[in-house]
Amino acid sequence: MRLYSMVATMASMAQVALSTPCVGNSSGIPKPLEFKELESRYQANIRASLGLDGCTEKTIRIRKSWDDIDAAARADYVRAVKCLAAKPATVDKTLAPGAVNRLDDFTYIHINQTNIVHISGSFLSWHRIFVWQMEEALRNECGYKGTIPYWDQARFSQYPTNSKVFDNSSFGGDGEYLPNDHGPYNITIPGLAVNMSIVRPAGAGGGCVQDGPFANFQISLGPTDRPFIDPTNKFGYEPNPRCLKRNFDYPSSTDFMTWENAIKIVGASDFVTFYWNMENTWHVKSHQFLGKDGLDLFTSPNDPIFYLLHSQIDRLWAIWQGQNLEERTFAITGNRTFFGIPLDTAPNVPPSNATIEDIMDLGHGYRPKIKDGMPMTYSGRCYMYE
Ligand SMILES: [Cu+2]
Repeated sequence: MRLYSMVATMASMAQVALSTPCVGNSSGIPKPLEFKELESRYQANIRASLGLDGCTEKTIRIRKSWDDIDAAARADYVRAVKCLAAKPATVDKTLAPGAVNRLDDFTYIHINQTNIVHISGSFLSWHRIFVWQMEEALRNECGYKGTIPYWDQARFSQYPTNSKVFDNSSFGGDGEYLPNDHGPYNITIPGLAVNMSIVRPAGAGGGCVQDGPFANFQISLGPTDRPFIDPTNKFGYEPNPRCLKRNFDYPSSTDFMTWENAIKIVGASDFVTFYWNMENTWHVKSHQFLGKDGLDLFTSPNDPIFYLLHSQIDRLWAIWQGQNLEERTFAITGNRTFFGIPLDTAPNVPPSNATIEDIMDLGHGYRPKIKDGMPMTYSGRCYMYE
């Protein structure tokens, strides 16, 4: 099974440098013409489709690259994230005793749905709504006026830490280098009816984030990325206060998150090709670059970069859909569970093919259909990417 296939990464593991590559240009690798053309066509088609559900040129929210918003906007985003981290969790504590704050509410439902909304038919739709809900929480509960920016990995693929995402007024850089805890290591996935282990690559860090606003940032849920399933805290719902950790895996960025691959993904002529390139390269490698908490299959929203990472995943899907909104908005492929594997916790969820009429669970009783999470300018959302 090529599940989170680490073969390529294993092969290139020897190249993992312990030092941080930090040369290169701060504006990054220029966007190739081919990508620009695909992006422009998407933007033009979205603008031409406006008018439904009160979504107009005036009301549409614009999401931009973290590297293209100004310092004040970046600071306000960080402020709003910390504001949610200072508000008490609202999730039922019997479901997630470890949930402390409003960010944990999101991490909780992500844990709860992990084996249904990854490598499955609902992946893109579920995460589109999830990211939108975070944007709404930042705005409605913490006075944030902007949108969730995206992490434009391709622009910095060869020098990932040159992106402002990782500067010390944004999300900070790698975790402390731990000689004995940066991998490679095996993890076992809980909740599946089969025993499945995957290999995590050796990274360049492994310990607590050391700089920026999220140094000493406390998280509580998880981890689930462990060699063995812990029977007392199988999914990481119990309280486990600790620092936020990272373990940058440079080859995930330099070898995979290139403009060439971005063009291959958004330029795919069919949805199945688009989806698998997106999942197996872009999505997996993005998480793998972050490592540790941001790589944890269940609790990755613990790293606040998660939302920028998924804004980018959502953007690539948006650009693909936007080449032909009529034919592509509701395209779907995949099963109802992680790789179609039966779940030990949800025997009522059949691992068969997903359809857009399937009902998803986004927490707090919100149960939209897959098709409800597919449009960008109606059905509860109004936004586009620039
Ligand atoms: Cu996810």
